[in-house]
Amino acid sequence: MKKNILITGGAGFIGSHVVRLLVSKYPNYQVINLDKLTYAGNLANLKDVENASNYKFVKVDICDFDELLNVFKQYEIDGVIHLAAESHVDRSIKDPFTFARTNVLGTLSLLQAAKVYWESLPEKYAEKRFYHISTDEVYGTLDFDGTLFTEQTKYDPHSPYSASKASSDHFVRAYHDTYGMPTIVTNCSNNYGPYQFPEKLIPLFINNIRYGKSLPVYGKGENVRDWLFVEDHARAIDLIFHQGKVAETYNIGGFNEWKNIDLIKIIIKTVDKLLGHPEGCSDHLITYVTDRAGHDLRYAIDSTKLKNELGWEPSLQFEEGIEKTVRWYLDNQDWMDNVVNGGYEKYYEEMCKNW
Ligand code: NAD
Ligand code: TDX
Repeated sequence: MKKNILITGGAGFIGSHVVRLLVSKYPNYQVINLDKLTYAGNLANLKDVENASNYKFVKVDICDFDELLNVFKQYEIDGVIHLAAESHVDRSIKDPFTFARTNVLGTLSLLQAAKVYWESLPEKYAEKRFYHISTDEVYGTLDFDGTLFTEQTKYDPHSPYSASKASSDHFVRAYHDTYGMPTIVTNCSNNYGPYQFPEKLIPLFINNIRYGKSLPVYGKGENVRDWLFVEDHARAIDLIFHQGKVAETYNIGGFNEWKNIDLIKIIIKTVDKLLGHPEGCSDHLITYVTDRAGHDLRYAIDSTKLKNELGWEPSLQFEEGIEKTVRWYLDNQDWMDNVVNGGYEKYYEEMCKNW
């Protein structure tokens, strides 16, 4: 079964955890990490597996159909786990075209390369799998009424990012319905953990607290997100890739909702504690700034289907996960400094001008 696995976006945050898990868990697989290495791709995320005999990195843009087809042929790809994407909502507001290009056209190119290659084989789609990683943001936003996104919730994306992800989800399902490709889609809530690019709330704030920089809270900090430790997401991806039903959708989430401002207070407290600073000494860094345009109020995922059908549950309590995460960033300041010094500082200064 599925031996040559193509993981796209494996040099990014979630992708690097998926690559690490599969390389160590399945020594008989060939894990091909295909990544363009955009600003968000970082091979330093994979230092511990780069010399493994069952791991291979290829630098390819998912919009390059010819290159993709070569990769499918050369490595005789049996299964795809597709994570490559532009992933940051704020960037999508400034530059929606890049999001349409990578997330929509890139996904379409990947689907078409898989189709051309798999349909050329005698067994065609037998034992093949195209697994697309998506987000809860495609469902739109919820009120403070306790409702949750289920697999039946209608798509209602609001940001250019979520609109591009919604479009890619539709293309994946269309390739199943039209050509019979064995596809699966999962929609996951906000991830946190090691190796996340410090444009996202949690690593950005950990780093800013460390350097005594202000913490830009969008709007009133009342928006709610549902947080999942990234290694739990990677475990879910492994399980669903192997045991999920073709043509199905699974929601993945932690039943772990936090108002931004409450989460930020926990981050401040944890960083100060681990740095040995007096409690409350970084509270003054909180700075309320102009709200994100089209800022979705609340996301919350119902992952009951995944629990009932495949037995998956998050393994970590949030307090434990946050402490582990803060500790990782503080212990890996070199990783953070390299990322920030690699051009991100300039971008961040530009972003700050909007607030
Ligand atoms: P990330 O931004 O950290 O990593 C994205 C990776 O994709 C990078 O390595 C980048 O180099 C690569 N990439 C971008 N454009 C490419 C292209 N044209 N060709 C090849 N590679 C390209 O993203 P992430 O947070 O790890 O998210 C991974 C996936 O999971 C995305 O599809 C995202 O929509 C989805 N997702 C993320 C979250 C989250 O909380 N981070 C939650 C749910 C779903
Ligand atoms: O500086 C900030 N201040 C702030 O108040 C940043 C960066 C964010 N926020 C708020 C916006 C959100 O309500 O914090 C919340 C989390 O923001 P992000 O970390 O940017 O994540 P979000 O926009 O929720 O999207 C993330 O989760 C779903 C990922 O970036 C997506 O790729 C994923 O699909």
